[in-house]
Amino acid sequence: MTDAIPHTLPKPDVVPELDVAALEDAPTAEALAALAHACHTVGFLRVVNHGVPVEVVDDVLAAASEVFSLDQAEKEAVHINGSLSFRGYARVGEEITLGVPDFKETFDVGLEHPPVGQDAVAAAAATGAWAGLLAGANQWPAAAPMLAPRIYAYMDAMRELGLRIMTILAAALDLPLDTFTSVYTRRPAGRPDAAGFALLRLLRYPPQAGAPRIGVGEHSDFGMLTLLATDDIGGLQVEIEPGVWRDVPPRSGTFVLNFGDLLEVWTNGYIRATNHRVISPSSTMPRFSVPFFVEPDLDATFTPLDSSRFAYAPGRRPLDAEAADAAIFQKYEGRFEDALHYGDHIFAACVRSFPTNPVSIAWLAAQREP
Ligand SMILES: O=C(O)CCC(=O)C(=O)O
Repeated sequence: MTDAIPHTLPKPDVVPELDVAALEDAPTAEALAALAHACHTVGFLRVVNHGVPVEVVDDVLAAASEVFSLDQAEKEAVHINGSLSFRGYARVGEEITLGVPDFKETFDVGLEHPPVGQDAVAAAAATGAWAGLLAGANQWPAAAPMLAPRIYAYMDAMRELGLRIMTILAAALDLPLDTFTSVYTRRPAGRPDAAGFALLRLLRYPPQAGAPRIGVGEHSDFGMLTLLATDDIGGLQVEIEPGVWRDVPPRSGTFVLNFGDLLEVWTNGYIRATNHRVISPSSTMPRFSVPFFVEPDLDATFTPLDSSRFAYAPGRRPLDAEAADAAIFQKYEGRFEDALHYGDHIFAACVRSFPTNPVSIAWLAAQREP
């Protein structure tokens, strides 16, 4: 049965739990197999017993509320189109998901790097090495001086958690424990070193009285894994089967975890990068959420693992090269046979999401040149 937007099917909650402490301290073969199965069939998990204090999560949600409450001029002063590294603020309707404007405000932060200048854009156009532009400086609103340390503290906590989860995932898939973490450089978020990449987004979904509205359209995430903190206003939905959407109800003290295209490619279609979307709140209150994208280093490359190591469930199968080219690799004009270059992959995602950024415009112009 398929359902029209935004009606959803009632319980049960379809999202299985990932108990971090239990899987680190006493991982039984049964629990690891259940986790692998959940990653394969659902691709969404609720992270519990993760050790991140609830105050830390409440604080980042409060930070989101504060940022979007700033005067519009303050927010415009750090607009994402003023960043050559896709960092900063965007108004409702400025971000595009699969060609459709979202109904949300956004504020994007990455690991801190030295600022990128126009000369770097010209060099990228000459060499084709566009992804390096993403390693740039954050933009912070002048009126919120305490924002940066708060956000960096949260990013450090979440990056650590993400890497712990990657180790658990490797165990669940019977891979060497450092398989996934090997593509991450560990370093603090606020220190402008050269290596490493991550993305945190503060999101505000305005309330929508009357007819229901999509806050962010259906999509799968682009990278490895996403850890999502939300307030207690629901709206997130997961496509559990083609055309069948279920609510992912908010639950305090937990994170929602989903997987990105890159991990799906790396595991040859075993780990599922599940489609999801957000319905705007129908109350008078906005909804705030903070997805943290646990991303590999920009220069990391990936080739799909041999599918013979995975037991695919009925209806699931290894990636088909042609379908993967259409769904994932065409995003940056690569081919399934190539190693997937993470930087190119995420750069293409940024261009698609923010086509009016000057870097997106320069990239498009460079593609048109003979
Ligand atoms: O706000 C949410 O709950 C989800 C956001 C999301 O899907 C995304 O940023 O990719």
